[in-house]
Amino acid sequence: MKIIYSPLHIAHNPPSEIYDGVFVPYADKPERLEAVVNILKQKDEFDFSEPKKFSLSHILTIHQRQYLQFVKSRSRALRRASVLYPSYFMTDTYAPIVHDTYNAAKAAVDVALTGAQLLLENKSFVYSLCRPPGHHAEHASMGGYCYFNNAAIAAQYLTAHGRVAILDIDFHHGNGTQRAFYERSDVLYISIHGDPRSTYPYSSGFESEHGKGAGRGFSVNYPLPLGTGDKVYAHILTKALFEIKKYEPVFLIVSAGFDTFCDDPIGGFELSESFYQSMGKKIAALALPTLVVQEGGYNVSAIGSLVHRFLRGFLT
Ligand code: OKP
Ligand code: ZN
Repeated sequence: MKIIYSPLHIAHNPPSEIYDGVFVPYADKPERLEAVVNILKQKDEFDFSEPKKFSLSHILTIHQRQYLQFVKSRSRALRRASVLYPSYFMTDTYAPIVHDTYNAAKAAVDVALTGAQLLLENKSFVYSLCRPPGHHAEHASMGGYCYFNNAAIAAQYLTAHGRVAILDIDFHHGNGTQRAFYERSDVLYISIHGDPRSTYPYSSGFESEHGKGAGRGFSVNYPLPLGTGDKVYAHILTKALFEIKKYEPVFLIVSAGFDTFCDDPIGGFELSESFYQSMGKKIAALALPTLVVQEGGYNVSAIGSLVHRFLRGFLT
């Protein structure tokens, strides 16, 4: 099984985020991804590659040029110990810029695009270990640990070769991904997430959001209450997979977050460790060329095992 990974994410390491007006430790720590890498490297079935470098034109299919330039120039201009919370291009206080933010965010896009390109070369399954994550990043804004929308950029790249379905199973609604394709029918966006009335990003992910114009019916949201466990989640996942099947996509992108785990410090669901394998298995049963893009998952001591179980579901 192909895993795409770049060590450039490690230097993107903001010390803190601002939560309810107070500086708290940054949840998107480099250790998250390193924990996943350490577990997968111990097994023979995973074949690691570094990403190829893609041109910035791919980022510009989803993001505004001024925004891209802003992330790039402001990252580079910072001294190594400095942290920037700009008062524009930013939707919340959970995506500060540090010196290596641009390099890491660009590498994460390359990780996703390299995976997408492998699908075009007839690989049936690729796991792109992206960090920083991407699904909250919009056309001209960063937020929720996200700068460039890795999954949306990869989806856009694949649309030249057929319809794409995106299944977002991170605990948080992927507002950026939904927004990017909200008025289009060539990408189906389906998300299962914590009810936005009580959960970040608060302003999107409601059941009433279906898409607009040509995109009507091609955004599907399943907000679930805090405390949702394996049984209810499995039932909703089956519904979501049925919607994907009906859509008959050529490719599937999974925005995979592991913050749905019962012991996640940020997420509010109660999924058990063993559930992740059945999740992988159910998704694999669609038998579509599938790119999995890493999003959240903040329990550093659990995430390696959660990802490994999820991938085992695809291997069996
Ligand atoms: C990013 B992804 C607690 C507040 C954190 C921001 C959540 C961003 C989630 N310190 N709120 O979707 O996993
Ligand atoms: Zn999340």
